[in-house]
Amino acid sequence: MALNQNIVVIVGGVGGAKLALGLQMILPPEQLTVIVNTGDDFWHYGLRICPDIDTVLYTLSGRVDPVNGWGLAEDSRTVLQALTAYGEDTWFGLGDKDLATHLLRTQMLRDGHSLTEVIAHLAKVQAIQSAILPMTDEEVPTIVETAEYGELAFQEYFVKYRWQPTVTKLRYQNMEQASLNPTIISALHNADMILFGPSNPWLSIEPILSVPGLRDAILARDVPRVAVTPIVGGQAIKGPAAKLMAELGYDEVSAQSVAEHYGAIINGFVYDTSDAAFHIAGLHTARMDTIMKNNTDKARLAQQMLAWIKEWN
Ligand code: FO1
Repeated sequence: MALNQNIVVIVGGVGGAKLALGLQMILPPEQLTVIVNTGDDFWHYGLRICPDIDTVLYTLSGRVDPVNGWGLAEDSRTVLQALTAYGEDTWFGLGDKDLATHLLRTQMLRDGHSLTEVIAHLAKVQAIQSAILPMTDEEVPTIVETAEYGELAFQEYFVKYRWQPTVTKLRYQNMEQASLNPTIISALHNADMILFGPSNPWLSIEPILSVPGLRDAILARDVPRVAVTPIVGGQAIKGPAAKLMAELGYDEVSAQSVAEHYGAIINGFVYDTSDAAFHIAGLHTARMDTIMKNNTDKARLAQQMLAWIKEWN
């Protein structure tokens, strides 16, 4: 087992956080770095909310709501109910304890700390020992162009409209001005392998790869660069990945199409045992049980991936 290897895993929200937890369960904490999408971050009632980051923090600290996969377990909604009583359309489900995270983050940002510093603090106070890195410190909101409503902010598309509008285009606002954090550069430089979680390749991974310099920093590393499919049997494990692929013009909604989309950024791809085998020239592929229902599944998938990567590395 590759226990003396530095591993960077690149993730969005729920699915990626599960793989990160599996890796955390089998690795010494200093060997794991998680780079997280911030394209779905937004301002809401004056608070800075970072859903994917918080999903990773809550998952790795064992505090995540096991039903939703986001938010905190056993949280209440008193504040949200009070806002509803004021006549507000409370479409974004903020829990009371979850609000403490947003309050502290917003205050620290206002005090002049970078998002990277704030997340390091939030990880530390939740006893997470691995490095959790936002993809950039700048605000780079994902904008979803839809057939029905025109441009929507990401959380409007995802939560308010439950990802039902037809997506015509995605763009990552302000991205050309985003800077690559030195901690990310050094994590990638020191990585013995780079993994991509079973996150949405367009909504979660693409924003990360769009941070200027980040894609090239990954491509520069001659190490295993392995993605896990978010598509099993033509369906998304969770969320809009399959629907989005069809809307973006993919003829076939399949794991193979995802592997082809990743192209040269990966040299290895893991897809599900329930899918038929396929071959892409120059790409190492493996079929594994990719569905992570419980912690045993998460550790097993992480372990299997590392063992398989070691075989061809
Ligand atoms: N997802 C929902 O589907 N509905 C919600 O009301 C909701 C609230 C929410 C609050 C805090 C948080 O950290 C995440 C939350 N999410 C909610 C999940 C999140 O918006 C999405 O899963 C991600 O942005 C997509 O990766």
